[in-house]
This record gives sequence, C-alpha cells and structure tokens, in this order.
Amino acid sequence: MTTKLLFPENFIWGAATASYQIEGAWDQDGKGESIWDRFSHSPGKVLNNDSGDVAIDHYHRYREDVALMQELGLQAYRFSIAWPRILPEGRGRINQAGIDFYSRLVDTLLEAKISPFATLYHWDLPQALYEAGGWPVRSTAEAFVEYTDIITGVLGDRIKHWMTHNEPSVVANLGYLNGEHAPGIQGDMTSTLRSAHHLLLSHGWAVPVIRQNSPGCEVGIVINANHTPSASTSVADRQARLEQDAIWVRLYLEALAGRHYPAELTHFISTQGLLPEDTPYIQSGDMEVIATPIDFIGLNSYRRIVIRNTDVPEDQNLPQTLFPSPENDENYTEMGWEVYPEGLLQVLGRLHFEYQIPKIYITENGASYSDAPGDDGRIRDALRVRYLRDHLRVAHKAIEFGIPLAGYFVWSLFDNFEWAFGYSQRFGIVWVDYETQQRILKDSALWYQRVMKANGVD
Ligand code: IFM
Repeated sequence: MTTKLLFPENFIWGAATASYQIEGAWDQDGKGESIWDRFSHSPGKVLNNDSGDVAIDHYHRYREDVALMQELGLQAYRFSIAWPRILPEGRGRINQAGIDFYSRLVDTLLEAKISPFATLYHWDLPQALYEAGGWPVRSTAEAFVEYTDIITGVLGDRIKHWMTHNEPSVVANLGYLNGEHAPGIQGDMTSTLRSAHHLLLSHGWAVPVIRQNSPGCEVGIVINANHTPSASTSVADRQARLEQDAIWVRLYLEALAGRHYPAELTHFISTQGLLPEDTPYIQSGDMEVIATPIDFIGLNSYRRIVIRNTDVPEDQNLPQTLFPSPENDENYTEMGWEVYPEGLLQVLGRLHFEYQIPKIYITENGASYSDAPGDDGRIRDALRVRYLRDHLRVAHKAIEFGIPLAGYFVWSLFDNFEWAFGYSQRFGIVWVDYETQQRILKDSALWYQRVMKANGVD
C-alpha cells in the first residue's frame, strides 16, 4: 500500500513556459526584433538552425492552450511577456497590439480560474537595446523599468504574481562568457559581470514600480540553482566548486540579501583592473537598491552537477572521495543532466537557512525525454513521471522540514523551443507535433492532473 504525501491546502500547482519558446509570430502585429530573433536567424547558432519564428504558435492558439490548462486542472500558469511586443524598439513607442495580446491571455486565464504568474524578462531583449549596449550598460536597466511600468500599469489589476527576471545568471554567463545564448559573446568576463549587476539593479528598481501598479501583489525574481558538490575533498576541487558557485549562484543571492558580491569575483574583477570600489558601473546606492525586500524567490532547479577542477590531473588531485558514478543512463535526461532529486532538498535548505527567503516557489523543474506517440497515440513518458514524482516527494519533505515552499511549476507545460538545442529537446508534459501543431497530453500530464486534484503524490 502506498501512502499519499499531502501538500498544504493553499499549495499552488502550476506549469511554466516562456514567450520566445512558445509564442511564434515573431514579427507579427508590430512586434520588434529581439536578440533571440537575431541570434536564431544567424546560421550555426542554434541546432539545425531552428528558430522561434513559429514555435508552437501559442500567439494564435492561446485560447485552446488555456482550455487545455483548464482541462488539466492547473491552478497557476507561469509565462513571460515579450518586451519587444510591448516596446518594439525597447523604449519609447508602445505597440498596443502587443499589450492587447497579453491582456486577452490574462482575461482568458482568469475566466478559467487560473492565476497568471508573469515573468517580465525571460531573455528576449529588444535588439535595439542590444545595439545601444545591452545588459552591460546601465541604460538597459533604466529601459527595463520603463517597460515594467508600462506593462504592470496595464495588467497590474489582474496579475498578482510578478517575477522580474528569469535566471539572470544564464543571461550573463551564456550570453557573454560561453556564447551559447544570444547575443553569443564569448569570454567577456567584464560584460558578464556588468550584465549581472544591471540585471540585478533593474530588478531592484522595478520592485516598487510593480507594487505601485499592482496593489496587493507578490513580487520576486527567479534564480537557477542546482546541487553542485565538489567531486572530492581536494583543495583544487573545492576551489573550483566555490568559483562556480560564486558566478552562478552567490553573485545573485548575496546581492539580493544585501551582502557583497562574492570574494571570488572580486578577484576575477581585480585581475582585470576593475575592482568594484573603482568600477563606475557599480554606483553608490546600487547594492541597497538590489536588496529591496521581495516577497519570494522563484527557484529553477533540475539536476546535480559534480564539480571537478579539470586543470589538475585526477591522480594528483587528492584526497579523493569521489561520488560514485551513477549506475545507468536512466540517471541522465536527454539533455545529459543528472537526475538527483535529493539535491533539490539541499538547494531549498540553502535558500531557507543561508538566506532566510520568506517564500519560495519552485518555478521550474522537469526533464527532457523525447518519447513520442505510440501506435495507439499514447505517450508513455514513464521516466518523466518518475522524475517529477521523485522531485515532488523531496519537495514535500522540504515542507515537513519547515521550508516555506508555497508552490510548484513543472517545466514545461508544452514541448517547445529549447534555446541553443532548438526543437531537439522535449521538456513538455504536453506533446506538440511541430508540423500540425496538434497537442497531446503525455502520460506525465495525466499523472500530474491526478496529483493536482489530490493535492498530493503517492
Ligand atoms: O527551457 C529552459 C528555460 O527557458 C529556463 N530554464 C531551464 C529550461 C530548460 O533548459
């Protein structure tokens, strides 16, 4: 007999998407070009030269998509707003058709009794702002606040959960360090750190604007953090872990908590002659702005990453208390990401105990497996069901430990455009046939439907 692990009564069950990954209609109804339009239209940047031009055509099919959400029993839907639909040049001229689209989407959600959770920036920066300097310059942070004021001014009466940024570390690090994401710059540590600062600054400036325009709302920011132990207790591996953690996680959490940027980064910066004290881009008062109190942190967490210092040969990197190698391929999703549900508890515990975050939503968690419809049309994505079930069990344990976890959003509701991997990776609980745009509920969607209905997992 299995016991049901019940979640608190007001626990929020949802699913998540992002504008560029699902909307399509990349140049319709007055939308401006984004850096992802430009990047995906540049040959060789995205696998198979895929782009979000059409994606899953959600822009035209949002009504049937919301009907599907209602059929599933979603209580909340996390989506993002495409800045260049609202302001085609990033600032100045407003595109009313873009505002109307989101207004209709929100009304349709509310009619279906689904709470909208809106992210203001999920990576589709207006190309014009990139050309004016992008996130490395302060004026982009100012433009973000103008955009925030406009869109929250219109939707603030109906949307009561706002997230400023999605995964700012990915914007900075993949955009300016390894170049896998738009704008595709490699090895530019200065622009990486400047981007991180301006993303955080724009967040801090935006919080009071959102509160003003959306009385009674909750405001937060979405951080990605995975469980990242060092491969061994050696100094080299532990140092590598600290450096990774500094640039991916602590840079953001420390600043949001009102502390300093991590010492590891001060070192990075100082080797380029750019100590924070004398860099003009960190201005007096900025750190206080970034630490403006927020209502919640959104956590995106997927996997364990064991960190090893690859500069040191393994046999010289002692003592070795290596993690056992995972037993089989089922421990990895098709992204090559290790499945390690217990890691979620470590990350949630860290947010709670190290940073005293008042409220946490898991805003993304999920897995890429490509299971397709069988002859009977059914999609038997058993590994995804197992992944989600095991992570929900851990989420439940976190609540038992007193961690203020208030909701869970599966990534993703639909198969969609997975950035540099194009359409090759399928994270959805709903299958999408990219030729016909047909949607089919996978076994995982039917399973999640039962979980939400029962407010618990076996
Ligand atoms: O698809 C992305 C999403 O846009 C941001 N978080 C991780 C997901 C899977 O890679």
